[in-house]
Amino acid sequence: MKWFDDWFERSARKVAHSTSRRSALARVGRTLLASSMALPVLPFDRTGGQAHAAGAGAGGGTAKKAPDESQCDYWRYCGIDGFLCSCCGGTPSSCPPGTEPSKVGWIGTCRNPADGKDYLISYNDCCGKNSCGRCLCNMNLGERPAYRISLHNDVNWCMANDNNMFHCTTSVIVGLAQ
Ligand code: ABN
Repeated sequence: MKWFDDWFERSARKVAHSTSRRSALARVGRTLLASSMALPVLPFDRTGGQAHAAGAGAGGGTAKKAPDESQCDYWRYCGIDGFLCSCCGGTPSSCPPGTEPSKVGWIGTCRNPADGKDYLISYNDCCGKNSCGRCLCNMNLGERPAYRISLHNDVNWCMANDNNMFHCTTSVIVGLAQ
């Protein structure tokens, strides 16, 4: 490879003698500019950045925050009185392991802000273990005194189960309210 080294050195020296550094840099710059204009500009996805910006509170984005089902202000809980099963090893609509849904319950009507519609919600206590003690919510929208027993929420609805111990409360969507 010695011949290649010699040839390369000779060529480099010739270029160095015949060209100033400034004009060489100018030529490189022109070449780069010309190739950037000639190459097609490929599209690329910027939506991730927009969602990130909206999430960070920059405003104007379309990304929505997922509702927090462990907070009392989650829409389904508008008529609840009890410990949220989603804080006790269950979900908003299912009992934690080792408990079972109450055979009776009470009914509320809550508006889903996502679609502006009203839904019937069946509030059933989960029975068979002692009180969960986490995320107590007492929301009471549409709640009625005990003479309207199915709309009254301040009751241990495990009363009809074999095991009457109250653990937590679920909020099951029954359907659209007419
Ligand atoms: N329905 C929830 C509940 C259980 C026990 C006592 C009051 C309210």
